[in-house]
Amino acid sequence: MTTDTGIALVERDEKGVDKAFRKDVLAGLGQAPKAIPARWFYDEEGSRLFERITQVGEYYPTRAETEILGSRGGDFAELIGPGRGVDFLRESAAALGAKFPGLPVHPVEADFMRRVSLPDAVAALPKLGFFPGSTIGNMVPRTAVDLLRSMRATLGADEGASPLLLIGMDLVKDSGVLESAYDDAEGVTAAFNMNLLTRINRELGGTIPADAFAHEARWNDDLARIEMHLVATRDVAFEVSGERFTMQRGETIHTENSHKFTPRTASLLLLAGGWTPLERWTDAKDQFSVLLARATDQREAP
Ligand code: AVI
Repeated sequence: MTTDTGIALVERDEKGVDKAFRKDVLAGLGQAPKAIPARWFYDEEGSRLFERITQVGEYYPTRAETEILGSRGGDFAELIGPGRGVDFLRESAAALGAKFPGLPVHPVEADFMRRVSLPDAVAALPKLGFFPGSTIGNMVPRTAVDLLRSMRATLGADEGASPLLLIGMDLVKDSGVLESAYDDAEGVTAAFNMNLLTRINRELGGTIPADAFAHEARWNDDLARIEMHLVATRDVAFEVSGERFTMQRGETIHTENSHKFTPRTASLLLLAGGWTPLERWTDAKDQFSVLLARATDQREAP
């Protein structure tokens, strides 16, 4: 596996601590309200728990998106046309290679928030970006727009080609359904959220008492997003990397946003990021959407 720059993506100090993780956690615990970026959920255990989340009954997005992708293959093929290079996720590269032996797979490990240099093998092909799972919803709109613009640059929009983007975007729905999807009865999502504390304690020499925190998923209607929090169930004091923090009972660490979209807000976000929606599909229950968009030509904007 290579990075696009050939440089290791994780920078560690002399004790092997991931510097960016420490910086984000210390800054996030030091601010009011406290917040830690959701990307730090995904250590080995967090990734494993996320896989389990995608299988719990209440978490509908994966099933709904899979239904759309499975049933609309003919539509995609017609709209996308032949001969486009596909931008694969690293984890699925080996599985895809095994399942489709005739399909060349070129995994690239890179920070997708920046422009990525794609392998020479796909340089001359028109590109199709595939960004499933409604991961775009984990970013606040400003960051989501930055990412959409950087995808445009990565896929070669400024070099005469006309890239396409196939993107999963979860839909606004009944708040009870949403809150259950992020607080399943089995407690898998709670374990996923709480695992962040375990990771901080292990990797950053933390002394956070896990029994002083509870998982909470709340729908923020003004901002159209599910928020995950770790709520202090009592007054608590702890250290992380030698720094001391205190929290009062009821205070929270905000750990994730998962924005949900309406057809119009989904379109507007894509347009703001330089993509013109061409087609939109939903599952039979209208829970989730998949959109196909084309890089907007600069000349289309007045
Ligand atoms: C990865 N991402 C799209 C998931 C979501 O639904 O926002 C992460 C997740 N968090 C809790 N459950 C699932």
